[in-house]
Amino acid sequence: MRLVDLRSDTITKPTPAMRRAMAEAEVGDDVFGEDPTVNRLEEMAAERLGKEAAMFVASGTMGNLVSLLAQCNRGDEVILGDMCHTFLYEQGGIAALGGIHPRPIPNQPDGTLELQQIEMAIRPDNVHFPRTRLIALENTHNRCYGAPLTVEYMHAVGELARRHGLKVHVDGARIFNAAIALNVDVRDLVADADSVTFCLSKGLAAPVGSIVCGTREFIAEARRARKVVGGGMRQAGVLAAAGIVALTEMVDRLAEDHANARRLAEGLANIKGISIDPGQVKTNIVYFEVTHETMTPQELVERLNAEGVRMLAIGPRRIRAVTNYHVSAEDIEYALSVFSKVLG
Ligand code: TLP
Repeated sequence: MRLVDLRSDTITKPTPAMRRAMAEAEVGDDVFGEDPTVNRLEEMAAERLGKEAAMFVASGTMGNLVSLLAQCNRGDEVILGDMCHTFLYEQGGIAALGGIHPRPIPNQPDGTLELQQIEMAIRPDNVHFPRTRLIALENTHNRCYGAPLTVEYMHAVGELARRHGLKVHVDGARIFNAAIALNVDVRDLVADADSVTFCLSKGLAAPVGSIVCGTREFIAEARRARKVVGGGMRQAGVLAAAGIVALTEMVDRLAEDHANARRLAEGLANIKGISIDPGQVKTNIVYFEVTHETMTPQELVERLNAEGVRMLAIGPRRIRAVTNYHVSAEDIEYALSVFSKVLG
C-alpha cells in the first residue's frame, strides 16, 4: 500500500548523501570545542543567517529554551504569542526551568503579534511587576497556517524592541520555509533578532538537531545554558555532518513542499465535508476544518490512515497536514483520491 505521511515534516529521514556524510564524519569532543564537523556546521549556519556565531543543539525545544535562559534572568517576562510553540508545546520549560514568566498576547491569523498590543504589554518600572526582557516571534508560524512573517514586520518588531531596550528571539524552526515563500534572503528576516533557533530536522530532513545563532557573547551564554540542561554532546559530528548536507542541499527544494501544500489545499477545497481557504497556505503547513455531518476529525484521520494517508487531528474540528521531502505531487493526488473515497 502507498504511504503518504503528512503528520509532520519532522518525520523526514536522512537522505543517502546525509548517511554517507555521517559515516565519514571527522569527529572530536565537542564539549572541548574539538569536533571539526560541529565547528564547520556552526560556522556555516552563522554565516548563512548573518550572525556572529552559532551553536548546534539537540532540538528546536532545546534551542528556544537555551536562548531564553541565556537572555533572561529569573522573574523576567517574555512577550510571546498565545499560539506559539514555546507557549503551547514546550512544557512551559522557560518557566519550569528558567523562572521566566510568559506574557502571551493573541497571535493574529497571519502569525503576527499586533505592534500596539506588544507595546501595551511592556511593563513599566514598578515594584509590583516582573521586568519585560524579551519579545519572542515564530517564523513561519506553525499554528497560524504556517504563515511566513515578512521582513517588514520583523523590522518593525525589532525597532519597537530597541526603542524599549528589549531583546528579540525568533523561533525560526522553519525560517528557510519563510525565506523561500517570501523570496527573500534569510539574513534579512532575522536581521533584527538577537537570537534565532532554526531546525535541521524538519523540512531540511536531517535526523537530529537545531541551531541557535546570535552574537558571540550570546552564544557563550547559550553554551553554558545548553550544558546545564544536559545538552553538551561529545562526538556530535556524526549528527552535524547531516546538518551540513541539510543546509547545502535541502533548502531550495522546500519550494516543492510549498507547491504540494498548495495543491493539497486546492484539492481539499473541492471536497464536500471539508472547509479550507487555499489562499491561506503559503508554506508547507495545511490546516482544514472538518464540516462533515457525522465524521469527526479523529474518525476521518483513522479512515485516511487505513488507506495509507497520515495526518494529525488537532482539536475538535481541525486536521493538520504538513508536506515534506518524502511526499511527491503524485502522493498528493493519491491523498486527494482517498479523501474523495472516504468522504464521498
Ligand atoms: N513542532 C512539531 C510538534 O512539536 C508540534 C511539529 O510537528 O510541528 N518550534 C516550532 C515552530 C515547531 O513547530 C517545533 C516542532 C519546535 C519549535 C520544536 O522542535 P523539536 O521538535 O525539534 O523540539
